[in-house]
Amino acid sequence: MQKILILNGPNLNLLGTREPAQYGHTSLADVEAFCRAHGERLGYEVECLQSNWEGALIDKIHEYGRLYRAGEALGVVFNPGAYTHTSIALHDAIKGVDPLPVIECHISNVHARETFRHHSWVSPAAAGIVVGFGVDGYLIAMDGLVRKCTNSAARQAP
Ligand code: CA2
Repeated sequence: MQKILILNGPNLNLLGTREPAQYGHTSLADVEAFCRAHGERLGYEVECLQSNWEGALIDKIHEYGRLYRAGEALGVVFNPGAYTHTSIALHDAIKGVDPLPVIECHISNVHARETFRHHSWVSPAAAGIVVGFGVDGYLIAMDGLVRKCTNSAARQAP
């Protein structure tokens, strides 16, 4: 069974504990559980990782680049947190494992927030972007990844 990685960056371990107006009440453990369940429905094994360390996120992207080349991974759903707006290293990591498909996902609509959140270093390297759907965005991103990257007969025509 191919794998999908749900990768979360800095501070997303705090989901559900603070700033509910921005990020909702759902915890990261709940997000990971419903992504795993959705992966099962779609026919994929879901692995989840959250890290506050840029290098750990880069190492995981490299690992999935290798799994993708071996045919063992479909791709990655990635919420890079605030590293979105600062990290050329994450941009280079994703470019460095091309063609591993990485869907960038943000819980909030970053374009309706402070101007420093409007720029993403990750977006030019991403296969797709989902913003502003709350934690449902992770599921929307998984669906988008599957639709983009498979010719599954099971999927519905638009
Ligand atoms: O909207 C998103 O998903 C963000 O990636 C979340 C990041 C933010 O820096 C990005 O601009 C947009 C922040 C994640 C921090 O999450 C928290 C959750 C609850 C309480 C405190 C922080």
